[in-house]
Amino acid sequence: MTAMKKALITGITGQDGSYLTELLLAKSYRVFGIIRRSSSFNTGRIDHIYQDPHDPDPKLKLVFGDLNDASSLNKIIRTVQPDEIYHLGAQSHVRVSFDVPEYTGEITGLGTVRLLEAIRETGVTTRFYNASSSEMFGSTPPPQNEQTPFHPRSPYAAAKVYAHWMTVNYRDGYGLFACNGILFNHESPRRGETFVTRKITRAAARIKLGLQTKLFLGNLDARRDWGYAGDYVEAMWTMMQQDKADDYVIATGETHSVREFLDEAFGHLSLDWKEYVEIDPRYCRPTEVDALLGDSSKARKAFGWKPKVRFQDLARMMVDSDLELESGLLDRRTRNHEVLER
Ligand code: NAP
Ligand code: G4F
Repeated sequence: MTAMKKALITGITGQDGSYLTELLLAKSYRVFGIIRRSSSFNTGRIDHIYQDPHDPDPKLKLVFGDLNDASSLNKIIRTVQPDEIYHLGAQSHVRVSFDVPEYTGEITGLGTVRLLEAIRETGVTTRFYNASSSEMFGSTPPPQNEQTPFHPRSPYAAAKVYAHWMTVNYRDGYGLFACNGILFNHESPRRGETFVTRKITRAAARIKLGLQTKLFLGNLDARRDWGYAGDYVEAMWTMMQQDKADDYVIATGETHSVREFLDEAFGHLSLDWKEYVEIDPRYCRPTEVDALLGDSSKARKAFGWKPKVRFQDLARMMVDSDLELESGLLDRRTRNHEVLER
């Protein structure tokens, strides 16, 4: 009988970490996830698949660690001996990276090197996936593919370029099976509430329910290639199963402006966003990435990956989910109110 494969995930509590964990558990992996200590619960996205550590044989285990703490990473890799490592942990918010550039470099850039070094130092035989980003293309005009030069336009993007090239360097220099997935923006109902798509779908739902009257945004002209996170974690896993490690662009090949996303999300609820949206310069960036549009023909040719969920369905899926979530909140609030009144 072959032993179950073991995967270690950094960033398991994030959007992608949650979808990837579901995928790997469905493929009968044992999954180990690194979480950081927080004063409030940070496992909301994986609570539905959480397994009690007192179970005789849990397939999902969470361990404390931090990308800022090399000794914890070394210890976890030595103890778990993973077959595959998916490195998704990062300070991943571009706007915030202008406020905390040093911290972003520390976690998003150096955190990757700490993991790579931990693999080398422990001598564990494993495959490594690094979450590279289309943000690295910055001001280089679309369409962008694996040959397109990087021109990072934020501390986040510069940190990702460093992590990307260090991953290539460990592949070339030490023969590590290491892949960079250069993923374009991907969204879902689990997207963090401060990224633009989720900010919009949540606001549309709340406005429809009378819970909010305004939505403050920054640059509405920026264009992104938005896909669905569920499709993108399949690409991560598939590139890690190839005979040879390589770097791949993962994208839908369609680009839309923030304005177009507003049309789609508010339109789905028969609302006109122009009545509610105001521009607040605090959400603009000192340097912007104007247009992203990915060409993922290399991944398609190598392992047949293509996106299943398209722009309109993605926006509608997110709005429907937020409407359900916010309606639930509304119900709970009404119930609390009734309790208080009694
Ligand atoms: P996300 O939702 O922001 O999740 C980030 C994860 O990193 C969270 O689990 C977070 O933990 C963890 N983390 C942050 N700082 C950490 C630290 N110091 N030590 C350990 N863990 C830490 O991001 P995502 O959208 O899932 O993206 C996954 C990865 O892909 C990230 O590296 C991101 O930069 C990259 N990427 C994302 C996209 C996209 O469109 N989503 C596109 C290209 C690349 P907490 O939950 O405790 O905060
Ligand atoms: O949703 P965003 O914050 O995503 P951004 O900056 O493209 O970064 C995301 O995708 C990257 C892949 O290219 C990832 F690497 C990264 O980790 C992250 O997941 O902003 C999208 C666009 C930007 O042009 C921004 O200026 O929307 C514009 N925008 C306009 N108003 C806004 C807002 N963005 C945010 N977050 N909030 C606003 O109010």
